Amino acid sequence: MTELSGGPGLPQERRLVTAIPGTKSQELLARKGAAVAAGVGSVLPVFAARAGGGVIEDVDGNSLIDFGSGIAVTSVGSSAEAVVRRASAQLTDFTHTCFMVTPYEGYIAICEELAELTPGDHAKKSALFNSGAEAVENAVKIARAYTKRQAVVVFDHGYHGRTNLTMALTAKNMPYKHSFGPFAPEVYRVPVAYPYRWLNGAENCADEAAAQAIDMISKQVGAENVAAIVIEPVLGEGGFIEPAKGFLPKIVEFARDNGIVFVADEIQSGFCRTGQWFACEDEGIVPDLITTAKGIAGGLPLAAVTGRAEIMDAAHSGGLGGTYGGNPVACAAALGSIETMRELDLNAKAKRIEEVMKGRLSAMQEKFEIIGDIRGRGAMIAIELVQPGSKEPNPSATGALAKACHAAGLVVLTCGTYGNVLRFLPPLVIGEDLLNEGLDILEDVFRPALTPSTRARPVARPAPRT
Ligand code: PLZ
Repeated sequence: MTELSGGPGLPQERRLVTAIPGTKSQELLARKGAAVAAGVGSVLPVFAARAGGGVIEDVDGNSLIDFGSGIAVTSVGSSAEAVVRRASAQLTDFTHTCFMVTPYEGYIAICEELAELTPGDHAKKSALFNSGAEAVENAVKIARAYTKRQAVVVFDHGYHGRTNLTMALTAKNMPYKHSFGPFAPEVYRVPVAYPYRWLNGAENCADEAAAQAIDMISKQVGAENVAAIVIEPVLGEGGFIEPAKGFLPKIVEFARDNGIVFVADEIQSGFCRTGQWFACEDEGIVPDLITTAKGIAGGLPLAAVTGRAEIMDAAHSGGLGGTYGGNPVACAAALGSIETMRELDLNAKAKRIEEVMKGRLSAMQEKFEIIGDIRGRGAMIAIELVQPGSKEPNPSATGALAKACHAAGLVVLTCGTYGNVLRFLPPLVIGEDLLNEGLDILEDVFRPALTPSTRARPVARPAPRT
């Protein structure tokens, strides 16, 4: 794999010329503290100046290896040639007219692409929005209009956004929901097949979790009251959980049998991230509706709901929209992003990233007992960190390791309901040398983390609920 895209003149290298953060970043941090609301956090204390390919260059001239892609957004890199070219041309022509006032072709072209790329060969339509949360909210609106039912079923460890309805759909309290209630009604949460933490063992996980979920829906909600079942085919913020094989098909079958709209939230997992256009293809699942955002537009804000034409058409004329939804510059960028994915075969790149990462991480797991689980697909890979000798979550080591990576010039993110998952989401265009250098850094930071204090004997507490 060679460096495929990096913006003009941006060397594809890690380079540390100051401590992290450098003085310019420190100055900006002080201004951030004074001007930006405290609720808006940042993972790293460095401010970006340029980014592209597999690196982010900061205002002090440091160049960091990017294993974050701005949370799975810049799959094609942060300055992909086709994205920059098409978005720039669109900026010159017009920035906005509002699709609800005088429409334009780019919006339609993206809806056509979505119909072609998403699973299933049935008639499909799309509607475009600004953010992932907005797409999920609209998928629920559409499913309710179509079914004339109200209830929405979501899963343990699920994440769907920060707006009022999507906070209700999101599982984790802190930081997403705490102090922000009351939440939207008619939302019901059921178990998901989380193999690593299934009490009866991974081999029983798919069947038991599906049976429990279906039983809860049937007995506590009533299948006939459910408008939509919403699930991430690979759960992102909740810890890169791949539901045990067989679980998703059972849930889909239950939805079909009961006239429930099955919604795949592919906002994080979609657009080549897992080595397929969409993660639900892995088990041959054809969702009724699919929500996308993040990777679709190479960094510009764009989101979509795509699905069966008869469901998408259930909302009355004028019932869906928004001032900026499907902004022309974002649509142009998305066309550039999709063009890049096709031309560079980024599904193949994602699969190669998985091969390299899993190989290296498996070798590390042999040496470092705190790596409890390695999972994920494509360039959506994570390790779950535990107290050695147990499955007790180890969020403090996770945070310390992430910070040590940052200081060494590697951008990594954490996630997981227990805050004990390190996740790796490199741009799919990252060079293999940078990928390996990032993994070298990871390996280096594990060594000091394994001092006797962090290897403390496991605390005898029951495993968390799955
Ligand atoms: N659905 C599956 O992953 C966004 C959120 C980070 P928006 N995930 C990153 C944070 O702390 O806010 C996400 C997702 C899935 C929906 C969303 C929401 O997408 O574009 O952030 O609204």
